[in-house]
Amino acid sequence: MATKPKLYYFKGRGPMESIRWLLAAAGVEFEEQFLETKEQYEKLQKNGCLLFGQVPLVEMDGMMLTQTRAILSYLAAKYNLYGKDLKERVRIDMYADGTLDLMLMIAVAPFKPTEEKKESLALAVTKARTRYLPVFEKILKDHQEDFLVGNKLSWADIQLLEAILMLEELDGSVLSDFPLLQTFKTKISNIPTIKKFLQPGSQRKPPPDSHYVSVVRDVLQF
Ligand code: HAG
Repeated sequence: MATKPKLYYFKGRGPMESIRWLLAAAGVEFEEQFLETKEQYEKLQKNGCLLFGQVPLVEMDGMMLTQTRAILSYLAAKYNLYGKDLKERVRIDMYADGTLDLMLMIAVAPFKPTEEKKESLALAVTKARTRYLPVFEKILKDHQEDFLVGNKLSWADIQLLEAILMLEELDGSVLSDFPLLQTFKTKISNIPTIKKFLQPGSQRKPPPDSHYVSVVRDVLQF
């Protein structure tokens, strides 16, 4: 039996959360090794597991994979979440890159000084409302399909739902002007594998807290 993918990251969201989402949506069980000490991180570096000295790290298919977007692209292709042809695939890449940019704005905010953190999160919500969500609302309107690309679930749908739920943690009314995205959120949330991942007790991680920030700072020494 194939061994399960093993994820090496902190016990928190960061860029690894999108990888957890994609594996869960694909119905793929995975293991996690949580980084809690500098020694653990240095051992991975010394063993040559971290190409550029960074995590997320995913060990699967006999490879030590790093670089979040590369990992997500590999998983999307492997689990048939990447459209039917190159033109659908590049649209999925575009949409997924956009939601990743938005989520990384949120992921780095906890590491800023308090005032700056609030401003960064407020800016992320504003950018979501004025730049990102209008684009996806229009795609759903123009496309007249249940999914963002083709009429099949893709990486882009999964990651947009992840971003929507993250934004709603910051501003519960963020979808108030986007009725098609409200319907999209309900539909994608009810896909069985995603519905299971959204249940308490899954490997989904909570919003970053001060403990997560201090562990990351201690491990990465910054
Ligand atoms: C990817 C890390 C170091 N391009 C890479 O995987 O997409 C970037 C990954 C990355 O930045 N990894 C960070 O390993 C940890 S993750 N740094 C060590 O030497 O570069 C990052 C985001 O929320 C997460 O917590 C980390 C801290 C971010 C702090 C920004 C100020």
